Amino acid sequence: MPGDSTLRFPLAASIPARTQVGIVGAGPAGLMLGHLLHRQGIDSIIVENRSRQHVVERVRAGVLEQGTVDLMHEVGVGARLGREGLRHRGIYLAFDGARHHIDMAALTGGRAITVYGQNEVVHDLIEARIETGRPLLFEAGDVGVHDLDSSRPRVTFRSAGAAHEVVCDVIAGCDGFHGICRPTIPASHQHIYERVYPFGWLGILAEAAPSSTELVYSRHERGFALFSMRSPTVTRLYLQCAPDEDLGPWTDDRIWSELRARLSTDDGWRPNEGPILQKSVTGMRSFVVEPMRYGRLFLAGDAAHIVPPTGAKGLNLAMADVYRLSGAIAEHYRSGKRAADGLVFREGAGTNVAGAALLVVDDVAAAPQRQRQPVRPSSPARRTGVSCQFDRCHDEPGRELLRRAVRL
Ligand code: RFL
Repeated sequence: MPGDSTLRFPLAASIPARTQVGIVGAGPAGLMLGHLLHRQGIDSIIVENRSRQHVVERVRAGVLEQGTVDLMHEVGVGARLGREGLRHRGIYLAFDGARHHIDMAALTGGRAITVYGQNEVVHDLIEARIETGRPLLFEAGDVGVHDLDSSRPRVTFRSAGAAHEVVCDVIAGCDGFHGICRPTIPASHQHIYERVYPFGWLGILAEAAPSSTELVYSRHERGFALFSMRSPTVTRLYLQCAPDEDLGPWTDDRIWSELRARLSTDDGWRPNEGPILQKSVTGMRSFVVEPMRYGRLFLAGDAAHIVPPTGAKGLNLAMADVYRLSGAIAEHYRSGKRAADGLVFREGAGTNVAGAALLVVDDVAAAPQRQRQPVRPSSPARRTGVSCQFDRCHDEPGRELLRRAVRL
């Protein structure tokens, strides 16, 4: 499929020279932002540097929080999610050979998580975008953003061998952690908070029916393990490992043996086994840049902050960001105010995100004690049994922001 011109949508001839919002990146953040803007009559172009197939097949998140599920339904892209998503009332915490069920729905007035692959979310959003007829461009080369501190910021790129420039009112940097938007912001305008963890996750996708209807988070002396799933026939499992773990020695047999050792409980429960479809090692990092705006460039999702997959949080934060950003942009057009009303966005999204990004499941005892920072007893982090940690916080205004964030 890569290189198939029928998937390079729209044809070069219909790439506009001007639009209201230029969106860089067709991940969950960029696609949902485009859809939210469309519903408010605001035009945009979405420019993605990878192929449609690559974007749809990238296996990443799988746990949607209630807010994300509600948003998908509210904006008309939730039909398949409603049919195929696996709704979970709670989770299991396993330790000392026993599983303990935590009934989240009972504790939160009926809110629950839904297991539905990020690739399915992206698939549904691409379909919805194509239906609107608004531009969505895959396989764009040399993507760049310019004149961000002017009233006519530009997105430039190459498509099918031709150079293009689109003048915008606002640019949304939804191009993920390794994108080009954040590095375009002068370093003097960025406050960065960051922590790199001394462990990683070896993750597999296996063709095996899930043996538990809900996730199992297991604390074990051999290291943490997580039992999760993607569908009624596919299990997703993780093993805590070194951040630079070499996958070479991890044969399928060794992976199953380690999973059995860390996950099996005294009541005889253990994961079902089957062919391993995919394996990879994911490093763990928390990163937040603040403010999430420079001139007319607004960052959203992983472009502005990442959290380790321990919390199954990143996609949900990305959705929350673009929900708020779309509201601020719509308000700008309604009220005729300068798009600079990013203050709403920054205060609303940025601080919450900073707080969330610094919440880290306090399981992995491998984290050196000297790096741990106790949190206030009143903070949500403390109440839910997680700890708040950070390594880099560059200045006093930044530290104050952080203090406010953990108080939220
Ligand atoms: P994405 O998904 O990275 O999308 C960014 C898009 O921008 C494109 N791009 C560019 N486009 C044009 N020009 C350039 N120069 C570009 N550079 C990059 C990229 O190709 C891509 O299409 O960011 P977005 O939209 O902000 O979405 C964020 C989420 O993808 C991420 O937070 C989650 O996957 C994190 N995450 C999880 N989040 C959850 O909420 N629940 C989970 O259960 C969960 N599990 C996970 C995860 C992330 C994981 N990994 C691989 C880090 C499990 C794992 C293993």
